[in-house]
Amino acid sequence: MDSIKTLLLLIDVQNDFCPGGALAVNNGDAVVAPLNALSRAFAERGGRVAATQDWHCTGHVSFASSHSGCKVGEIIDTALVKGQVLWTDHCVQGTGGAEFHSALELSPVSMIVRKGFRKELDSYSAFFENDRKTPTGLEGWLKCLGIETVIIGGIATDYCVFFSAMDCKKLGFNTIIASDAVRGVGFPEGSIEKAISEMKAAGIEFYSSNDLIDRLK
Ligand code: VGL
Ligand code: ZN
Repeated sequence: MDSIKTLLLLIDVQNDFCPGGALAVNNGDAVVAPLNALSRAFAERGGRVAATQDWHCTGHVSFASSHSGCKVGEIIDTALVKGQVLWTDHCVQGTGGAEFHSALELSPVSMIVRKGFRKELDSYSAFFENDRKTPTGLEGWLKCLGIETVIIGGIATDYCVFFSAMDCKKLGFNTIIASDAVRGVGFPEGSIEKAISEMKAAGIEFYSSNDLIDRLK
């Protein structure tokens, strides 16, 4: 795997998705060590690393607290999105919860994509927001750089990792999940397993971070 034509994409490795955070994912912080190892391997070979940051304004449409009478976990249709899941308030711009995990190696990261920053529109994918048509601009950056393969890790397997990987594959990039560097929400029940089988069925590959480091040239 040619590191110049490969991007490492770190999805939402933020405090609110880690233990103690507002929307804590089981062992969310376990992604940090394998992602740091991958990042270092990329940096040593002149490869690119990008990161996404869930970046919501207060009163964001994805927060249950923004809809009177709605509870966390409810699924509603909004003006722009059919089937929006309502979450606890999380990753509010400028708060500690929205910061990257303090142990995440950020030096090799040359692009940070902030998503879900518009009040009325959520974004799980690093490429398109939840209306499934508003681009974040990441596709253009990758195409401009001649990137052919994208390695994805981070949080959450069943939401932002899943939507990012599926879009990535649809956009024509070879798409690989660093299997030991993802953790999921698991809501609704079975969603992690479902996401993994859908990704595999779409032709997305799964390799451990060590295998990926060994293959990187
Ligand atoms: C995410 C739920 C809400 C994620 C973001 O990063 O997977 N999940 N916002
Ligand atoms: Zn969010």
